[in-house]
Amino acid sequence: MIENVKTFCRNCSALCAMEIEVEDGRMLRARPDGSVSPYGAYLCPKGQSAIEFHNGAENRLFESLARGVDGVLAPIEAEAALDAIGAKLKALVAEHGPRCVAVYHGTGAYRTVLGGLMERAFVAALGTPNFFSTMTIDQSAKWVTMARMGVMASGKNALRDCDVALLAGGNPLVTHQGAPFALAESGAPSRGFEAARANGCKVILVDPRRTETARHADLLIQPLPGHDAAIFAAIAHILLRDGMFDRAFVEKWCNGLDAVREAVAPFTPELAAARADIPVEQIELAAKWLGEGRRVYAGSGTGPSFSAHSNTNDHMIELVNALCGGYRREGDRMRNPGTLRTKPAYEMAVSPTRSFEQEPRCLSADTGQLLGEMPSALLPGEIMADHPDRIRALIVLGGDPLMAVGDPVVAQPAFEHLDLLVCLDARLNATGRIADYVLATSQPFERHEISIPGDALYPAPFAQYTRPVVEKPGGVLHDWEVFWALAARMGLPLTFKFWNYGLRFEDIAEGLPLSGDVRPDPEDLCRFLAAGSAVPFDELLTHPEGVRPAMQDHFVQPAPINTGRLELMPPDVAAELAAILAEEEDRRFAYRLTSRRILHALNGAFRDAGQTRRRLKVNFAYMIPDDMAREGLADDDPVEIASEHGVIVTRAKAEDRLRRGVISMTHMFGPLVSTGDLDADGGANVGQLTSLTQDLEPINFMPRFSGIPVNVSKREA
Ligand SMILES: Nc1nc2c(c(=O)[nH]1)N[C@H]1C(S)=C(S)[C@@H](COP(=O)(O)OP(=O)(O)OC[C@H]3O[C@@H](n4cnc5c(=O)[nH]c(N)nc54)[C@H](O)[C@@H]3O)O[C@H]1N2
Ligand SMILES: Nc1nc2c(c(=O)[nH]1)N[C@H]1C(S)=C(S)[C@@H](COP(=O)(O)OP(=O)(O)OC[C@H]3O[C@@H](n4cnc5c(=O)[nH]c(N)nc54)[C@H](O)[C@@H]3O)O[C@H]1N2
Ligand code: SF4
Ligand SMILES: [Mo]
Repeated sequence: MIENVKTFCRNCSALCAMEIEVEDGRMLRARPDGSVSPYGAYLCPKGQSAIEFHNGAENRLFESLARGVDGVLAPIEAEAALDAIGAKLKALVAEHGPRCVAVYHGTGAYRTVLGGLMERAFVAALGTPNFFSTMTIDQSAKWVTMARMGVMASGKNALRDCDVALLAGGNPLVTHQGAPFALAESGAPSRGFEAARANGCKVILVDPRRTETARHADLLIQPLPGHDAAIFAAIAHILLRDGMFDRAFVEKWCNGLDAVREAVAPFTPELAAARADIPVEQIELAAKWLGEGRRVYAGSGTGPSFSAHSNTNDHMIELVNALCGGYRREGDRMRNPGTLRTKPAYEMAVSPTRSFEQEPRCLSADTGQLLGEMPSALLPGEIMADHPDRIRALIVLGGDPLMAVGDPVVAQPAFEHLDLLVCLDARLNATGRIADYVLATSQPFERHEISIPGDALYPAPFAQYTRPVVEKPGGVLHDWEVFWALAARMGLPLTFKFWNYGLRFEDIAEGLPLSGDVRPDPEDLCRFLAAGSAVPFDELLTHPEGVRPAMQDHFVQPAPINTGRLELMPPDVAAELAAILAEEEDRRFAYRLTSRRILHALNGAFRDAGQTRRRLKVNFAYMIPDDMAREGLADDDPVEIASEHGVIVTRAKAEDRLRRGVISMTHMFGPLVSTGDLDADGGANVGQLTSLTQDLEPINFMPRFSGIPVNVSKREA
C-alpha cells in the first residue's frame, strides 16, 4: 500500500515542505508540498536525491567501521564502537584535560537539530574551548566584521522590504543561501526576488560570473575576484563625496566617520575600476542607487569571504550598508519575528566585542574565538602544536574537515597525528577514510525534527514538526544518540538546551537535565524545544504539513538602553585598506580561479548522486570561449591548473557567463589527492591549490579559496 507522508527536507536551511510516497516502509519519491509552507510548493533536485540516498545510493553506510590492527576499516557493532570511543576519550581527558578533545561541526550537522544541540551540550559538559565548524572555513569574515564593527540588534532589512538590494558574490538561486548574511529567501528564491522587484526594488549583483541569480539583476558588475574591498571603498568614497549617506543614522549609531573619510579618500572610483577591470560608470551607478535608496540592503555570499583580504572586503560591504542605514528601524514591521522562539527586536547598536583578542587563545597562532568558535584552518596547527594542551582527539559531526580546510600536504599529516579521530557520517568521505571510527548515522527522514533552523528565515511565521517517515536501519545511530551515549560512558552529566548563535551555552537558564541511564525520547526533546512556541507542540503534532500561526504584528522597538555604537573604521581596518592601496597585482599568474557551487550537490553530499554524475563526470574548469581559444583548449580537454601551492588536472568547459581571466570551479570533487587518473577520480580537489601556511587572513585565519592566482595549460593525453 502506498502512503503519502508530510514532512520537510533537511538538506539546507530552506527546509522545503514535502510529501513523500512510502510503500512498505520504503520511500519512493518526494513531491513539494505548498499547502501551508510560506515558500509555496518548491523542491530542488537534492530533495529527490535525498530519498535515493536513504535507500542506499552513493554507497550509504549502513554499519559503523573501526580501524583494525591491520590498519583497515572493518565493520563494528555500534555499541562496541561507542564503548571503545568512550573509554579512549575518558582516558585522554584524564591524562591531558578536556582541551585535548575537539569537535568539528560540518554542514551535515546544521540540519540535525537534536544532533547539533546534543553536540553543544556534550562540548559544554566536557568544557573544551576547541569547537570548530564550517562557519570558520566559510564566511567567518562576517563574524570578524561583527567583532570589529559591532552589530545592529534589529538586523538588516528583508529583501521584500528593500528598494535597493545589493549582493556581492552569492548565487542564492543555486545555493538557497540567504539571510542573515546574504540577500535572498532560502526556499523558492526566485519568488522572493520577483516579489521585491514587483515592489520596485532594484537589485545589484557584484560577481565575476553572470550567475543564475543575475536573471533578477538590474545591474550586474563583473569584477576580477579579490577586489571587493577596493570596490566598496570606492562606493563609500562616492557616498561621502556626494553627501548621499544616511547622516541621521550615522550620527545616532556610529563612531568613526572622519576615519572613514580619510581611509576611503584614495579609493577613487577610477582606481577601483582599474583594479577590478570594470567600467567606472557601474561603480558610480551602484553608489547612486544605494545613496538614493530609502530601504537598502548590502551584503555578500561566500565570494568576497573566500577571496584575498576577506575580512576587509566584508567590513567594507557592511560599512556601505551602515552608511545607507540598511537596518530595520524603530517602528518597522517584522515579517517574521520567529514562531518557535518569538523574539522582540530593538533598534540598538551593540558595540564591537573584539572577542578574538580575549581568552581562550589558540596555541598555534595569536588569535582567539569568534562567536565561541576557533578558526577551522588552525585545526592542523592545534593538533601539531608542541604544547601540552594540543588537540589529541577529534570528533567530526557531519563534515569532511580534511577536504574542507584544503592544503592536504599540511592537513593530512596533522589529522593522522591524532590519537583518536571519529566521524559521524552516512558516507565514507576523505576524513572518514583516515579515521579510527566512522559511526554510521541516520538520515533526516529517519528521525524526529523541528524547524528551528528555518524559524527566523521563513518569510512569514511558520513552524513544522516531523516524526520519522521511515524507520532507521538497524545498524545506524542517531547523531544525538552518539553524544548522549559517549557522555554517559564518560560520566559527563548533560543538560539539553535551546542554544542559538550569539548565546553562551552556560548562560542559558532553562535546560533539560538528561540521565545517562535512561535514553531520552526524541519527541520529548522536541517538545522541550517547543516550550516557548507560538504554536503549541500538540498542534504541530496534529499538523505535519506545518502551521502558520495567526500572530499580531511585531514592530521594531526603541532601544531599551542606548550605550552601544558601531565602529565604522577601527585602526586595524584602516591599516588593511592602506596595505591594499599599496599592493601590486601578482603578474606571474594569468588567471584567477574562483569558487562556485552546483545545484545538484551540497558540498560533498550528493556529489555521486545519479543526477549529479549524469551532468558532471568531473568538476569542470569553466572558462570563457576566448580564454579557452587562447590556451588552445576545446570542451572536455584535460587541463592542468597550477597555483603557487599545487597542481590539479581536470577538464575544460566553455561558459559564456564568465569574464576574461577568470576560471570557475566547484569544490569537494575527486579524492583528497589525485591519483593521476582523472576519470577514475571523478574530478579534482581544488583544495590542492590552496595553502594553510601562506595567504591566510589575519584574525580568522581564512585560507584563500577564491581568486586564487593560477596558470592553465592543456594536458596532452
Ligand atoms: N546547491 C548547493 N547549495 C549550497 C551548497 C552547495 O554546495 N550546493 N553549499 C552551501 C554552503 S556550505 C554555502 S557556504 C553556501 C554558499 O552560497 P553562495 O555564497 O551563494 O555560493 P556560490 O554559489 O558559490 O556563490 C559565490 C559566488 O561568488 C562569486 N565570487 C567568487 N569570488 C568572488 C570575489 O572575489 N568577489 C565577488 N564579488 N564574487 C566572487 C562566484 O562567482 C559565485 O557566483 O551555499 C550552500 N548551499
Ligand atoms: N577549496 C575550497 N574549500 C572549501 C570550500 C570551497 O568552496 N573551496 N567551501 C568551504 C565551505 S563554505 C564549507 S561549508 C566547507 C564544507 O565542509 P564540510 O561540511 O566539512 O564538508 P561536506 O563534504 O559538506 O561534509 C558534510 C558531511 O555531512 C554528511 N552528512 C549529511 N547528512 C548528515 C547527517 O544527517 N548526519 C551526519 N552525521 N552527517 C551527515 C555528508 O555525508 C558529508 O560527508 O568546505 C569549505 N572548503
Ligand atoms: S532547496 Fe533543495 S535541498 Fe534545500 S530544503 Fe529545499 S529541496 Fe531540500
Ligand atoms: Mo559553507
